[in-house]
Amino acid sequence: MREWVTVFVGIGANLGEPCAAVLNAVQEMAGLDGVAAVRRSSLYASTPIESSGPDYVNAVVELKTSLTALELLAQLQAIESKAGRERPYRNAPRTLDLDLLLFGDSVIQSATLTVPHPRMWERAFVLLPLVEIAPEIVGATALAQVQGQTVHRIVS
Ligand code: PH2
Ligand code: MG
Ligand code: MG
Repeated sequence: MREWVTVFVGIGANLGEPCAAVLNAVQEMAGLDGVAAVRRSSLYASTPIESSGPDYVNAVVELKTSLTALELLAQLQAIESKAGRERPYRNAPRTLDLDLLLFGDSVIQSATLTVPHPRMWERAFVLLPLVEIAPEIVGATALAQVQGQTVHRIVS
């Protein structure tokens, strides 16, 4: 039997109905075959960083999976597509973004996936929800580095 890996997924949305899209994405992930024990952070509003449009709604989920990283990535992309995700240009505003942040201890550098997520430690909209559900992963130094960024909790 395949082992179950602890995974963290970053969720972001700033078009359409972002709160509903984020909450729906959590349900969709929980319903996937090979995914269990989904826990989500609060929802946070954040100013777009290297992006544009309305404020984002961001959250992070922890889940356990028996899928490989690439299998899980494909499922996350299917959920993004169902939510109407379009990719007109890099960092365009979006209806739903699901990013694999951490996949157990794995370090992955393939053509389609880089884990740990290369920019997660620079972004308060990732670290604040992450520290809420996994305080052992995010230290005070990491939080101090993103201190100036505007992020606040909107939904518990
Ligand atoms: N995602 C990006 C780029 N910029 N800014 C905020 N506030 N929230 C995001 O989720 C976000 C972003 C690329 O995925
Ligand atoms: Mg992203
Ligand atoms: Mg993405």
